[in-house]
Amino acid sequence: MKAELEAIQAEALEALKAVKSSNALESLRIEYFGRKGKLTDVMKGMGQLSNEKRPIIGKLANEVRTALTEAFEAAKNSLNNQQQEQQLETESIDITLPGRKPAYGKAHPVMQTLERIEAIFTQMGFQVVTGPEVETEHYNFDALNTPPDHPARDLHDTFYLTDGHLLRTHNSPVQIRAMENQKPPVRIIVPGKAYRVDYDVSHTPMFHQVEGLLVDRHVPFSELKGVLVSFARQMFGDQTQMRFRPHFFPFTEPSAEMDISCTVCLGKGCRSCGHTGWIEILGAGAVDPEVFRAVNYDPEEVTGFAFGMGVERIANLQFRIPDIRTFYENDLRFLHQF
Ligand code: 2U9
Repeated sequence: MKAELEAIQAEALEALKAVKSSNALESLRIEYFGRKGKLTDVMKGMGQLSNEKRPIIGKLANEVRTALTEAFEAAKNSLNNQQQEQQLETESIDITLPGRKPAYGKAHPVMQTLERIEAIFTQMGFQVVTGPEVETEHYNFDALNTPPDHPARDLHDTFYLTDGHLLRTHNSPVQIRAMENQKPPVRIIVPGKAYRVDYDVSHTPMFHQVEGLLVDRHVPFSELKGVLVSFARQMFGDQTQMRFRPHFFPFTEPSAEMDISCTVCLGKGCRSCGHTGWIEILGAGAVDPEVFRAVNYDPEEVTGFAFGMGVERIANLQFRIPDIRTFYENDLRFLHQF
């Protein structure tokens, strides 16, 4: 057995000299140290030795194992070094090459428009207020004088959740909450997301709105007009023409829609404006007394006005996008143009 151990050691050391790769080294390690390896076999056979021979052979076997373990370790280190040297030789780094440009992100076009709208109104003294997107029927409809049989409440128009909750269909509930939390005067705008069951060239199920509310003693309708005219001039330019048409909303009385002269044909008539020369940009009106009663404001004491606009629609006009759905397809080639 002594001769056998010495032969194993000599053979293994010789084989190690020929090893050129980590794979070959690993195979060799298994050949000697593996579960059925040559050295393992000998170690296993020691049980059969006589009591006198066992300590002598045992000592030798341990010496052989230690020597081989060290030799394998050395071979491994030398292979690693060789590999590293080779890598350094072949992979030279050219430090004179120009660096890679980091890809800069920027605000989404809808956000750029939203921020512009916000800036115009905050400069006029409006405070920015936000609120929950998951709402109750009370805040989204009841408090806004919207009757139980109103079509906006239809399953086909509103995303209903469980437990009487829904996704707000406009930002108006935030204004109800604001009035509940503060006494007049109120001068706020509410930017944020709203949700409706709708999908075509001018509608996406999630869209953005900026709504505004001004409440005080004796606010004349002319003040509403003044604020909106000033907004449109700043947003679309001083040459912009405007007109107000009577309209109906449950939460305002009287109500109006505001048109601006078409940004494409400047009012002459083209496909963008349906050959009318006008484009609708927002709705507005004097806050309905029923809405004031819902928040315990006295309609005999205060008056106010409100307005609402879809941000995608304004972005559409600003950037001349024919289909607003392209805003949400997340094609960076499209988004980087703005
Ligand atoms: C309170 C009282 C009144 C907000 C208003 C509109 C008119 C309006 C639409 C514009 C395009 C929604 O995104 S859109 O489809 N909005 O026309 N919104 S008045 O009136 C309010 C809000 C809150 C307490």
